[in-house]
Amino acid sequence: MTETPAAPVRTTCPYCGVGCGVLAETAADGAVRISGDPDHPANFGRLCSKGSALAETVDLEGRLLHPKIGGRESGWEEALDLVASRFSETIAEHGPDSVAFYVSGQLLTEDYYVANKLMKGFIGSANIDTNSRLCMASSVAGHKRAFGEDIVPGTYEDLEQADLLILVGSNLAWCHPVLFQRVVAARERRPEMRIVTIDPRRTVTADAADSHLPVDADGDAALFNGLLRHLSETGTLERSYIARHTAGFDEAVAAAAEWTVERVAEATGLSEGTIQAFYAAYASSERVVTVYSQGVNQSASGTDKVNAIINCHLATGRIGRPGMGPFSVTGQPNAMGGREVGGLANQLAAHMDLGDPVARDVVGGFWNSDSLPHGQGLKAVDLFDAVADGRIKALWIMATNPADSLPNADLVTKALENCPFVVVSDVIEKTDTTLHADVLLPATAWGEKDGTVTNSERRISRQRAFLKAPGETRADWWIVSEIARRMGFADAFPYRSAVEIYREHARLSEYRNEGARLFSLAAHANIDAAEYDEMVPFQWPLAGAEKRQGEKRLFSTGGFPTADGRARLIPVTPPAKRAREPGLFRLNTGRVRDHWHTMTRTGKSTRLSQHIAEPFLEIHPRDADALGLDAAGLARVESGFGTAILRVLRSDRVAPGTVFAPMHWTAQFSNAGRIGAVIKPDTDPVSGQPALKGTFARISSVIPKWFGFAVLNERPKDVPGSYWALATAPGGWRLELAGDTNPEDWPAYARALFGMEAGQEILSFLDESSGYHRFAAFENDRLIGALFVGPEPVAASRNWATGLLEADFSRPQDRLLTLAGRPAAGEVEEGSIICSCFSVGINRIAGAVADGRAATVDEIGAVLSAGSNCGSCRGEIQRIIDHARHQKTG
Ligand SMILES: Nc1nc2c(c(=O)[nH]1)N[C@H]1C(S)=C(S)[C@@H](COP(=O)(O)OP(=O)(O)OC[C@H]3O[C@@H](n4cnc5c(=O)[nH]c(N)nc54)[C@H](O)[C@@H]3O)O[C@H]1N2
Ligand SMILES: Nc1nc2c(c(=O)[nH]1)N[C@H]1C(S)=C(S)[C@@H](COP(=O)(O)OP(=O)(O)OC[C@H]3O[C@@H](n4cnc5c(=O)[nH]c(N)nc54)[C@H](O)[C@@H]3O)O[C@H]1N2
Ligand code: SF4
Ligand SMILES: [Mo]
Repeated sequence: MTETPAAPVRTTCPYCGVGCGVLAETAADGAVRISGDPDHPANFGRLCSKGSALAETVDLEGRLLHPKIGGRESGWEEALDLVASRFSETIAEHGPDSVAFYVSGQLLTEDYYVANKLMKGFIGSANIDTNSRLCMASSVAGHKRAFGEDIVPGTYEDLEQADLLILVGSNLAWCHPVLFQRVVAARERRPEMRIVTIDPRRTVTADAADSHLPVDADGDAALFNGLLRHLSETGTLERSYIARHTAGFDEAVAAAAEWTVERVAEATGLSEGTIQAFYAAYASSERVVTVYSQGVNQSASGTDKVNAIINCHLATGRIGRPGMGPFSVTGQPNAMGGREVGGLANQLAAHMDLGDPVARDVVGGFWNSDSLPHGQGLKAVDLFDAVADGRIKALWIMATNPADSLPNADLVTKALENCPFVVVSDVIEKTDTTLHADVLLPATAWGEKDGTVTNSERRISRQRAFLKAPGETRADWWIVSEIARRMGFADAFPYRSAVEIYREHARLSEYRNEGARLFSLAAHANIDAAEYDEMVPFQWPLAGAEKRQGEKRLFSTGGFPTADGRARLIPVTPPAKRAREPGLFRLNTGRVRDHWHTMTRTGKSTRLSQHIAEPFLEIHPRDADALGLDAAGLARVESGFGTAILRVLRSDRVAPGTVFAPMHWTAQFSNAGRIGAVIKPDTDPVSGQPALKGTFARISSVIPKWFGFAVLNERPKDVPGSYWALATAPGGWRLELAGDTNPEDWPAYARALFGMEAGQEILSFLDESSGYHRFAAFENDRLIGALFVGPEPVAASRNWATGLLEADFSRPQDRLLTLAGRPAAGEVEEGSIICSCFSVGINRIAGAVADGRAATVDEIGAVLSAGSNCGSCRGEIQRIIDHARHQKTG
C-alpha cells in the first residue's frame, strides 16, 4: 500500500446499486472527508444520507483485523493452511459437492471472479451461490427468458426522460435515493412527466408520486397481464416490432385474455377506475419506463412478474429508446458485477450458463480445466438446507450475513452451528454469522480495497483505496487466491493485483464470443495497471473498436442474444389469490432510509442511527385496536418458523390484514428483532428467490411488567430484561428496554447496566407505588448513564436524553434535572430526527410550518437547513408540511 494520497481519491459508494461516484480526502490527522463526485454520471455530485455519512463508518471499532481460528489469533499462514487442507480433505473424502461457498453482491468483481473460478473451475462443484439469490435472481431469470441474456437495456437518463415512470415494488426514495432525486428534479423541469407507484404500502416514494396503486400483495402479474390485454384490445401495439423482433406474442396475449379489468380488480384489490386510468396512461404514453425492485423479485411469482412487465414493453416496442424500457434497479453495489462473473449457482462466467455444453467447453478451455461441473449447484435456500442436513460439510461465507438475511434464519443459525467447518471472510469481528465460524478471515473494507463494480445501468466504475489496510486485513481476491494455491491450483491463480484479474475477466468475455453474448469487455483485454488506475466510469458492452462500444441503450432494433435474434414474450399465469385466514397477517419486510442491511456499517454512524433507532412493526390502527396493541407498545410476530418482538407503529400506510417490518435488526442490536427468523422459506419456482415479502404470521400483544429507556456512555456488556434494542447516539448509546419481572433492587440494576461497581454513587428517584423510577450517574462532570423506567412505554424525550451524553454536568443542579425526563422549559424538543445531516427533528419542522416561517421544503431548508444537504429526507419533510397544513385547515 502506498502513502495516503493528498488529492481526493475518486471511488464509488459501497451501498446501493445506483453506484454514485465519491471523492474521498484524507487529512494529515487521518480524518476522512467524503463528497459526491461531480463528474460521475450516476450522481453528478449528489450523495444520499448513507453516502454522506461514509466517513463515520471507516473507523476501526469492531473491525476484524487478524485471522482467527476458534477465536484465537492465528496469523495468515496457519489460517490459510487450515482452510485449504480442510476443504481438500473434505473433497477427497466426500466429493466436490460436499463443500460450498456463499458469497455476495458486495464483493468487487475481481473478488467474485476468483471465488467463482475456484469453485466451478477447479474444485469442480457448482455449489457457489450468492446473496443475489435473495435480491436479483428473479430479474436475472426474467431477463434471460425474455432477452436470452441477463441485460438491463436502458440507462438512468431514461427515467428522467420518461413521460410515464412506473415504480413497481420499489421504494426508490429510500432505497435508491440519488436516482430518485434525479427523477424528482426531472419532473420539476418537465411537469408533464407522471410517476405512478405500485406498492401495497404507502411509502415515502408513493407520497411523492402522482398516483399510488395500493395493489394487494402479489397482484402484480395480474395487473400487467390485464395491461397486455388492454394494449392488444385497444390496438396500442407496435406490430412491426412484434413481428420482426419477438416470438411468443400470441401465446402471451392468449394467457392474458381472461384478465379483464373486473378480474384484475378482484386480484389486486384496486378499483376498476384506478386500473382503467393506469392502463389508459400507459397506452397513451410512448415514453414509459417501468422500474421494478424487491416487491417484484422477492416473491413466489417473482420471475413471472418480471416477464409480465417486460411483455408489455416488447409488445409496444418501448424498449431501448430514450425514455423507454423495463428497468430492474439493482440493490447491492455490485449485484451486476456478480452476475457478469457468473456467481449464481446456475451460471458459469461471462454471462454463460452451466447447463450449456458449449459454454462449459468455452470456459473450461479458457481456464485450462476439465473439472467444470455439469449440473447446477444448490441455490441459497437449498444450500443452507444441505448445510443443515449434513450434505455440505465445509462452508465458506464471504461478505454476507446469512444468519440474519436468509429466510428461516434460526434454521440457518443451527445449520452453521452443526456444520463441521465454517469459514467466514468479513470486515467486522462480531456478527450473527461470524459467531459460528471456525475460521475468521479479515478482509479489507471499503476505502482500503481496489477493484471494479457495476451499477444498475451496466456502468462499471472503480473502487479505489484511500486508506491503509489495517492490521492483517487482505483483499478478498488475495485470500481466495492463497487458498486456491494451497489446494494445488497455483497455476490458475497467479494474481498479484486486481488489474490482472480484471484483464482475465475482460478476455474471457470475448473468448470465442462471436457476438452471441452481448456482455463484452473486449476493449479491455490488454488493459495495463496505469489504464486500470485511470479507468473512468463506462457502460458495457465494450467490444472491440469496430463493434458495439459503450451503448447506452440496447434492443431498439432487436438484436437479442437468442438463437434467432428475437426476444420472447412469456405467457404468465398469475398466482391464485390466497384467502385471508383469520388471525393471520401478511408480513411484508424491507428497508428503512438510513440503514444498510444487517447494520454492520450504518449501525456505527450516530447520524444514521437517529432516524429510526429501533425495529418496528407497522400495523393498521384497526388491526392494532382489535389486538390491543397500543402505540409504542410491543408486538410479538410468530410464524411457526420463528418469532420476533418489535415496537408497535400504528399507521394507515399499511393495509388492514398486512404488517411491515424492517429487515435490518440483528442480535447485535436487539434481542428479538431478527425478522429473518420469522420468514417462511418459500421460493420462486423459476429463480429460486425466496418470497421475503410474503410470510403469514400471527401477531399478539406483549405486555411486560416494565418498560425502560436508557442512555449510556459505553456499550452495555449485558442487558438483563426480556426485550432490548440498542443504537449508537452522539457520545454513547441509547437503549430501549422491557422486562417481564421487576428487578428486586432497581438501583443495583441501573448500576449494572451503567457498568458501575456495587455501591458507587447513583442519583435515583424511586416511586414504588406508581412504578416510575429514574436513575442517573456521573463521573468527572459527564453522564455515565441515565435510566427511565415505568409500567408503560417510557415517554422521556429520546433526543433530549441522548443529548445529555455530551452535556457538561459541572453544576450539581443540572444533574438533578436529568431525572425530569424532558427538556427544561423553553428548550425545543426535537422529536424524532428527520434530517440526519443536520439532526433536525419533526417538532422543529412542524413548528416552523405552524408559526409561518416556512411553507415549502425549500423554505424549511432555508430556515432550519433540514433537507438542504443530501436531500434524502425531502419526502418526509413534505409529508410533515402537508400534515401541519391539514391540521391548520381541518
Ligand atoms: N436505505 C437502504 N437502501 C438500500 C438498501 C438498504 O439496506 N437500505 N439495500 C439495497 C438493496 S440490496 C436492495 S435489493 C434494494 C431494495 O430496494 P426496494 O426493493 O425498493 O426496497 P424494499 O424495501 O425491500 O421493497 C420495496 C417495496 O416492495 C413492496 N412490496 C412488497 N410486496 C409487494 C408486492 O407484492 N407487490 C408490489 N408491487 N410491491 C410489494 C414493499 O412494500 C416495499 O415498499 O435497496 C438497496 N438500497
Ligand atoms: N426479510 C428480508 N430479508 C432480506 C431482504 C428483505 O427485503 N427482507 N432482502 C434481501 C436482500 S435483497 C439482500 S441483498 C440481503 C442482504 O443481506 P446480507 O448480505 O446478509 O447483509 P449485509 O449486512 O450487507 O452483509 C454483508 C456482510 O459483509 C461484510 N462486508 C462488508 N464489506 C466487506 C468486504 O469488502 N469483504 C468482506 N469479506 N466482507 C464485507 C459486512 O460486515 C457484513 O457482515 O438480504 C436479504 N434478506
Ligand atoms: S444513492 Fe446513496 S447509497 Fe446509493 S450509491 Fe448513491 S450515495 Fe450510495
Ligand atoms: Mo438486495
